[in-house]
Amino acid sequence: MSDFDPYKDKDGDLAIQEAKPKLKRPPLYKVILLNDDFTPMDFVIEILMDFFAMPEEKATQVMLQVHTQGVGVCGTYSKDVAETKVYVVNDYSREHHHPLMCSMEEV
Ligand code: TYC
Repeated sequence: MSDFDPYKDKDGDLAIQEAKPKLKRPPLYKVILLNDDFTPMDFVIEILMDFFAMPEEKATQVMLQVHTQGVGVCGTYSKDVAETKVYVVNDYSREHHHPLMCSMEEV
């Protein structure tokens, strides 16, 4: 018979396995803007400056990226913050009768 005991180490002392840390970093979310044919470019720039704290030059770059590529990233946030940004931007766009769509996806 083998005298292997999974609870003993090689000296016969009690073997203790350290528990793996259970904490995982919470997921991050990209907030994205989608292109459409109707929302004025200036309105999109205003959104990027006012809701995503971009300087005008950066906001113009991101707006043109969305205009030419169809989608662009406004920023990366925790789930709660991303959800709030998406809600506030879509609400503001709707109030101004523009079809601009803001959305989020896990990084
Ligand atoms: N394509 C729009 C236009 O030509 C501009 C635009 C840019 C709209 C970015 C939406 O997320 C957007 N007026």
